[in-house]
Amino acid sequence: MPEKLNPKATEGGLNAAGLRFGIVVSRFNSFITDRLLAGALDALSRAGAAESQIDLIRVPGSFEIPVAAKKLADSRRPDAIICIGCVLRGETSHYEHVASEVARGIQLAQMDSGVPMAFCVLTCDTLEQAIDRAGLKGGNKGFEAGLAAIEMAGLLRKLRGAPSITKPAAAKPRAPRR
Ligand code: INI
Repeated sequence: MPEKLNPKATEGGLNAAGLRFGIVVSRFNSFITDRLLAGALDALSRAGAAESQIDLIRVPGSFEIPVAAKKLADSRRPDAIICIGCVLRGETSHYEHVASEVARGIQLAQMDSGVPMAFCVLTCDTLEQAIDRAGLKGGNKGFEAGLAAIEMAGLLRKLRGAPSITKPAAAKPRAPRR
């Protein structure tokens, strides 16, 4: 019988202490995005983040999220960014363009910058579907994105070989005096 393998996984934790976050939130459909933002902030706060660890950026619509997220990633180098928007289907194909470009743009921005970006852009057919995902039946996708951002921030610190925030480095023993 071959040996059953159980390799140790490297993963991020859910402790936000010492990490820096960016949040880019769209004002379009703010009835929804305000609630998603509240969910994301709740996740960060419960995980131990303080206001001083968060850069909040507001943009007009979801289409503008990727460029703002990329600039924020390059200039302030946060550990992770949470991108929040809400695209609702209308009578024309405008929705499809905004929805696909914001997803593509955020993926490009995170791959280009190396800063993980949590995708919290709802793409819904109806307002009811969006409300369900912004704090009602479907939970709050902002809260989920907040947790994903914390986990990815911790994971990337580990993968970069930066000292872990959960286990402070042991104090170096002093060389004996001669
Ligand atoms: N922006 C959204 O965030 N959600 C939408 O549903 C939406 N629709 O459907 O029009 C939307 N449009 C605006 C877009 O994001 C840009 O702000 C605008 O086109 C200016 O560049």
